[in-house]
Amino acid sequence: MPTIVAQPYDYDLPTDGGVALIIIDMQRDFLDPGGFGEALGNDVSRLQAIVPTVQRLRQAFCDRNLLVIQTVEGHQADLSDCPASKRQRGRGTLKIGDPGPMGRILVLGEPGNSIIPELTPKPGELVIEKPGKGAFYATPLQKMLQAHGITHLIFTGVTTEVCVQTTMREANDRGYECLLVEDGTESYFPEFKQATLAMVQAQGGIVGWTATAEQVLAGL
Ligand code: TIU
Repeated sequence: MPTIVAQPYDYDLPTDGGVALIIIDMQRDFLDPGGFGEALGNDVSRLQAIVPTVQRLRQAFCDRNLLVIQTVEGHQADLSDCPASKRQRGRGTLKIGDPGPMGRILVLGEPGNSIIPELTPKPGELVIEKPGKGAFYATPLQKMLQAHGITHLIFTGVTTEVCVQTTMREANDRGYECLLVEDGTESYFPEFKQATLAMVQAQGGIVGWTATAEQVLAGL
């Protein structure tokens, strides 16, 4: 059985192709100035560092004909899927739905809501639009994974402790074997990223595994 050297112990891959790469929310809203991330008061520049690593992993999955799923956090133009509580949160100058430098903040189809050009979805990649932080909430993700016979999920993307960790926990509760790529995810808060990695690995892998991109590529 192919194995990835990981924390807190080795992660066994399925032999039937039942592993997918999940790329969470690598959209301009979070990585470029003028989007939702900056509106919340964050320095968005530090997220750029993972882009080449995520590209490399995506290429490796693509070369092996393995499934790649990207997600985008965004809302309908009428904000009918955005709870008032979410819109008020953050107390930034720009709220979800307000016009910003890259179009309406966190609204589907707006320029700021698009995936960064370096990761524009390739033919065959699936894209999930999600109104929440977790990618299972109010989306067809679980049905999609079931249709493709996926049992193992390799997680990348942003931000580590918000949408990535939320989705990983949702997946863990649904029985998926989850691994978070340490250098394929980033946070606006380095200490939160480190804490998330520690939380995932603790208690014998209570939420799953972590490994570096090199370790994933070596075991794939
Ligand atoms: N604010 C923050 O860190 N993240 C989000 O709002 N969404 C995602 O993590 N994608």
